[in-house]
Amino acid sequence: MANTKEVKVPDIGDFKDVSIIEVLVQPGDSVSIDTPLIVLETDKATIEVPSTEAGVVQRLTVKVGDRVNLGDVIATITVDADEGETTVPASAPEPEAKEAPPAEKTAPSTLAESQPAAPVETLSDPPEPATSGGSVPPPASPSIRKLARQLGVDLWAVTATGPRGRLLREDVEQYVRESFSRSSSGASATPQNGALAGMLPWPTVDFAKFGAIERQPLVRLRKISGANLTRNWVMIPHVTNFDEADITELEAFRQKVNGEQKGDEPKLTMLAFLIKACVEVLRRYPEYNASLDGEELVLKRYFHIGFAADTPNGLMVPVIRDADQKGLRDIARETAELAKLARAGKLKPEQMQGGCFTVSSLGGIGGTGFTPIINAPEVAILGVTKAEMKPKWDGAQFQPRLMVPLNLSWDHRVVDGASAARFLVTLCGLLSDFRRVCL
Ligand code: CAO
Repeated sequence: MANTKEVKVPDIGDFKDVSIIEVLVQPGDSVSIDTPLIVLETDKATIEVPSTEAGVVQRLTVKVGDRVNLGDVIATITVDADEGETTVPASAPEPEAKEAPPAEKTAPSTLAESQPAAPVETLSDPPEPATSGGSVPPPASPSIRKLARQLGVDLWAVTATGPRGRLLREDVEQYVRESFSRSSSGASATPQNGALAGMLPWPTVDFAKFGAIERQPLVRLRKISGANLTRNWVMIPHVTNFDEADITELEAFRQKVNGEQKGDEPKLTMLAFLIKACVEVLRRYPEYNASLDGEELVLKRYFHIGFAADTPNGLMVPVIRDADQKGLRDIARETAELAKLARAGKLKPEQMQGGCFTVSSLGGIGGTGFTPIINAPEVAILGVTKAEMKPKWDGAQFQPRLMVPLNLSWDHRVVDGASAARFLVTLCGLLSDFRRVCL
């Protein structure tokens, strides 16, 4: 005979009004004891609340965004009378180390933002083996579900080998490995949201067979930026447009003003001019001063410009806030100060947050061009390389002109090649006659 039981929020420690960030089941789903029902988020951890009953979810009494406390009812479960005895007391679930929040909150920002997870498997301890119930995937911790989501892996398709049918990180990794080898051997790989289809596994090479080697662990910053750059590279359909701006007059002006420099006035840098000119172009092309958010484009009415700074530990992107409201000297002073802080590893999180667009200048080093990776969730990034004197035809003869190469990488989900070409033409126009920035 069927019987209805309530599942309540267990004791999760000294927390009140804890937010529900995920509801993992719906009415009609079959659940086992220990099947996760909801995920709670405190400011320190995400906590999965498992079912204390085995049966069918009859009603959910909470939704995402609700705040709950100890003893609040989450769901009612219809259990078989014979199964009623299997109820387990609601023991406190173990919190999972919270993944570092996106840089908007606290994380240091490199060319991209959130940090990789530090997964901790959490298992509560029910007495009964869980059966993989009907329409719910096998139980898995939030970090494993997130990993699966990021890799485009369907949890239903993965064989769980953990205790009580729980999915382990290894299970997801094994599934991905098998998908790879299926696709590389020509067998039909199941495309998982297209994320991994056709990709070969990373080659494993015994380098020591070929000569002496030394292994160095990657520093933390590089690991974080590597993970984020990979995500940005894989998830954003990048295209890069190239152009070159005639900065003959601008450089002459910069040299002149710097020659007249007094006291502790900061040197006017090419980077400051570039940032100022970019703000003006962003004003004219607002879709570049934006971020994609689901099916919406968030247009920003502020102009915070990031710039790539090369540091001994890797790349960092400090942000000049409200660059539209600052003069060239202020921008030059601020970029110098922020670059210094970045190199000393002393940038504060808030000095790397809120960027709308990034300028990555290798001009002081060299090169004729590169294809920078977009700093998600921005729409575009400007790469700048070394200005060079070039013969330019003026209609009658060749003239020596100082030309700076500009490389604009942009997100093809948001903008198109024609607008990117116009963006660069506008930028070149402003740099070749900087007075136009004031118009
Ligand atoms: N063409 C020719 N010369 C240039 C130039 C350009 N585009 N940009 C700068 N220079 C010259 C300047 O003239 C300057 O000489 P002066 O002393 O005569 O003014 C010299 O290079 C140094 O320039 P700067 O003081 O403006 O500093 P910078 O160009 O080095 O810019 C910063 C500062 C923070 C952007 C830079 O130090 C840096 O870290 N760049 C690396 C960014 C990076 O790594 N990008 C790659 C990201 S993708 O991995």
